[in-house]
Amino acid sequence: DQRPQNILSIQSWVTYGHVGNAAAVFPLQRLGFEVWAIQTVQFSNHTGYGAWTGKVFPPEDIAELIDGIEARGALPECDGVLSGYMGSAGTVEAVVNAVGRVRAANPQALYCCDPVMGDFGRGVFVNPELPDHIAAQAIPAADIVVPNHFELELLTGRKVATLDDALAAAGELRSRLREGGPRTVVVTSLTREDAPEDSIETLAVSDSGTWICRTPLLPLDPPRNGTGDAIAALFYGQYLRTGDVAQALSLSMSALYALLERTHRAGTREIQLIAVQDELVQPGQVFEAQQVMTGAR
Ligand code: PXL
Repeated sequence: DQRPQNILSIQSWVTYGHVGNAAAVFPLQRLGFEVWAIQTVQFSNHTGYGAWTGKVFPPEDIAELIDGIEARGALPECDGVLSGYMGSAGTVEAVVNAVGRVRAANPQALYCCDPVMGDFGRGVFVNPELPDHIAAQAIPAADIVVPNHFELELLTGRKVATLDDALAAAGELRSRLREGGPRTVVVTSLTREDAPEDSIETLAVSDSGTWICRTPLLPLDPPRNGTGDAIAALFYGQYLRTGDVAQALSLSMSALYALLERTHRAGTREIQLIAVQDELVQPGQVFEAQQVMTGAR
């Protein structure tokens, strides 16, 4: 059918710059999706600046907004839920409830959880009650999870230094995902001892196979906030479009490289999503995903 695909995206909002929904909504719209955005917080700017103004919204707001969408009769047309930065443990519960309501209305809907918790350098940068709640409630409800290397270690309690470590940790996390879905773990910003130098990798482990996409490492210091949020949106959008993990990985990482390369050239603290918009859809340089043969290991 010809109706647009609709994604419910529950994340932070910032007025200035691009993280959370301010990094996810526009790429998804450029990929052709209608985005139903719910903001978990509204801050002036991302917390990487060390100071900000604004509010964390009460978790009850999420159910209230879903009530309104349901009353329009629109819930059966929701094709999936994407979640990111959350304010508190109550937000996790509210997101998981929202996923349940969407699934009840449309059993085909897929939930993509970006378990935003922290990163190397900054450590855990969210409310400290969140990691346990995300692990216990959000992961078992998810079809796709998009942790970075740091979050993969935190979620599994494993140190990841080599490709074998990464495969073992991602495999373990994958076994905790909801049965019946595509059960896909995408590990971003993977840096391992046994990788080619000056590269950064994204690893996708799924029912249909294991792939790695390698892109040149750009000297962005500090790493740009919102990068992970943009990756989750791009991968999820490309997966919903293509239904193919390898293609989604290649297209999303190629778009991401274009974004970071543009950001590096611009010399800005904020990712240059608007300037690079055409390449979000059609990246100038395509980095292929390479299949990892896990059977022989
Ligand atoms: O990129 C993750 C993120 C999302 N939302 C807010 C943030 C951050 C990281 O700093 O501050 C508000």
